[in-house]
Amino acid sequence: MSDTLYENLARQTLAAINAASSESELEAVRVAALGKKGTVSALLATLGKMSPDERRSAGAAINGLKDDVSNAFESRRFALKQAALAARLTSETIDISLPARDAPFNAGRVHPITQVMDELTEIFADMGFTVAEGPDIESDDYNFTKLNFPPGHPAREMHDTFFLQPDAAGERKLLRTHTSPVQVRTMLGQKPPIRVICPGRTYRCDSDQTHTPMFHQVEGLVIDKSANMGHLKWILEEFCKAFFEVPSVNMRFRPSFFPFTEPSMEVDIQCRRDGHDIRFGEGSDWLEILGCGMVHANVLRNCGLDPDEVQGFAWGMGIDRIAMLKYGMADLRPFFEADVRWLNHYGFRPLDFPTLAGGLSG
Ligand code: 2U9
Repeated sequence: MSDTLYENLARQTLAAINAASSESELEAVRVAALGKKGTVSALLATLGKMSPDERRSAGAAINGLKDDVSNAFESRRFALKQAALAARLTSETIDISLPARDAPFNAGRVHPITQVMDELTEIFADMGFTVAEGPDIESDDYNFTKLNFPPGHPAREMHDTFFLQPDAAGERKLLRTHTSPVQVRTMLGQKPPIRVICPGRTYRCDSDQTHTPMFHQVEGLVIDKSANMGHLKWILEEFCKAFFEVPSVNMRFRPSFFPFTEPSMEVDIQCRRDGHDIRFGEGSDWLEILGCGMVHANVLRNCGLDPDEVQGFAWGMGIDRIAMLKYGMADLRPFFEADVRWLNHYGFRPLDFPTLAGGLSG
């Protein structure tokens, strides 16, 4: 092969190297020239068949060509890398004069139900209560029978229960209709004295402006040798004052009926209604906020306690309802719609934890 042919190959290859506009295009040119089956490699392979004289002169020329091409690749690769970096730096420029975006922990909001659960927990923890939790899927026994709902009793129907398909053993589980089975589990698992609150999700087949199929309750239970209605009344009064953040409240206890308490009462709190506004601790209106009573002797027995040894009281209220009352929300349904505008309006700042010393509602 003549020097002119080497020069032509060198010129063509160098032109292709300079024309490559990306690192991948350049790599394709490199393989075509210097790869195993490349044009320059093919030239090098011809050296073996040449006479020693031919090889001496052609060898120098071909190796010179190979060095030139290799150097050209390296400098082109470096130039392309630099150009890609410059393009990236230009496209990723940050305008530091723009306003800073909120950090995620600042932009998010605590749901009013979570906030109210935290407030309740803080208030009752201050009175010596611990929080107990249990499963949402319960047995008929823990949700009804142990709580003194006799089989076939109409109160079972009044709970609008969601039943699951019977399991292999024929047992029909259900979605708990109240958090009371958590107290049943607590009584079966702990020795008195017991002081617990049980906040959590509950389920009933009901849906309108003030009812949703899933809602939240908090119930409380005290069991010891001398727990009585005076203690119950004091606890509920202290709770209402702390929760509604007022210096005093008037409460009205009306007789009622629940299978699991005897006697049973419904409790109203004094308020003043002003259009859609409600103020507690003043006015001449009454608003029902909870139910309560002394734990029925049958319930104590069903949960392994002796009514001649211990006694207790319990109460229950709707968390969603007291959240609506405290924070002025008329409709329950948006609680569960995950509308960011509603959450931004009614939600709470994540780092403002409710404390009795620092303020419950931030
Ligand atoms: C045990 C013993 C007694 C819990 C109680 C109420 C009264 C009550 C309702 C209020 C509004 C639920 O959200 S609501 O519909 N609850 O009125 N709950 S006493 O009594 C118990 C619980 C467990 C072992």
